Amino acid sequence: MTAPLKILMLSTPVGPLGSGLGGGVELTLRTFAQELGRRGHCVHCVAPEGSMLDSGSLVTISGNWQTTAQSQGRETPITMPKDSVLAKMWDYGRQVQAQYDVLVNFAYDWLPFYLTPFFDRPIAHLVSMGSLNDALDLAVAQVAQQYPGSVAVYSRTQAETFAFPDQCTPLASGLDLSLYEFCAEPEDCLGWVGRIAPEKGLEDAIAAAQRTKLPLKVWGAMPDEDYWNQIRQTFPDAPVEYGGFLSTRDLQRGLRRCRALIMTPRWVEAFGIVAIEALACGVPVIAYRRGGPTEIIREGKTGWLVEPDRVEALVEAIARIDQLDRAACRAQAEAEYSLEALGDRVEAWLRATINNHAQRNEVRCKTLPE
Ligand code: HBI
Repeated sequence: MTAPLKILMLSTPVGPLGSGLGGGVELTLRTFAQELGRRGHCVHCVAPEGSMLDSGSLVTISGNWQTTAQSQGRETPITMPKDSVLAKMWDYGRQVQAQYDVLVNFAYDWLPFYLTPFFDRPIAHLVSMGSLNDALDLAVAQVAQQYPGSVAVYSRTQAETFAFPDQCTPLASGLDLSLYEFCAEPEDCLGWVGRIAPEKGLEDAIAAAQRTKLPLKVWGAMPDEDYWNQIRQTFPDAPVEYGGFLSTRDLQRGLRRCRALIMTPRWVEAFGIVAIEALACGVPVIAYRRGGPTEIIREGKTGWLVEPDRVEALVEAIARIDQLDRAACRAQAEAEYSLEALGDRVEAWLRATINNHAQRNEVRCKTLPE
């Protein structure tokens, strides 16, 4: 079955596509849409109003955003706001599902998993974070068990935070490497990229900048200014410059001039797309040994992994940046994280979801009473 697929992608409900509020999963959706479109598949997308998408057609839906999952606890009950954009996106998906071979869910939310058996069409789920909430974990576990091959993750370490790691398909991620320009001669500064939120541990990178006196350039969406102001008060004389939330083109123009990217995740970073963006520019990565970056960084060549939550360990690694090889960083991105490599993994995942769904239905039909 190599006929082109008709694919409907349903985005994260925590903000408009292109706002940065959806973090790395926004870039993932855009990259999937671009690469699948380039391969000749028909890709449509549904996202909250205010969303932008440059490849594939886009339907935007009004309504209230979902509370971010990482701001809730393991026992937090599932909540749905009134006029929920998530509910309305999935009602739209229900209405149009017959026009598609497969629906792709990018929401880290209970509803799409719960709804899966109610849909006729196969649904492929990209789980974009590690385990955070018991009720959601159960909904994902049921889909992973009933619809083999349909649940994908970024990394194995992320999958291992769930009770069903071997039922998850690790896709890693990938980038349009033509958007990232290699830089051999960096400036004497460090970079930090990500949503400026507590789970990303920015304060440790700023503490390391203060200790090493190396200027730290910070880029990313700032959903919570209080958190930023609190950090700036804690480290008033650290050499830090906030560059805003930039387009990929503008971000890489600044990132590529850094001597290294610092990654300080407080949680199991599912993948850490910013790590491969840095590698694509020839920028080595210094990261806490936690989550996705541990599967990306080749220690001593394209980066250093250090003991989590220890600023001293970051400082020691920063002193050894020059042992790392900027050309090897770009080479690794080309070998493992090109659009082609990712596209093959995504296509295999979608086709497995469709084929297993069809077999499941056949079995069910055969076992139905005459
Ligand atoms: N929270 N409720 C909810 N739903 C999401 O889809 C979601 C989220 N928090 C963060 C997030 N998605 C993305 O920023 C990460 O998955 C990358």
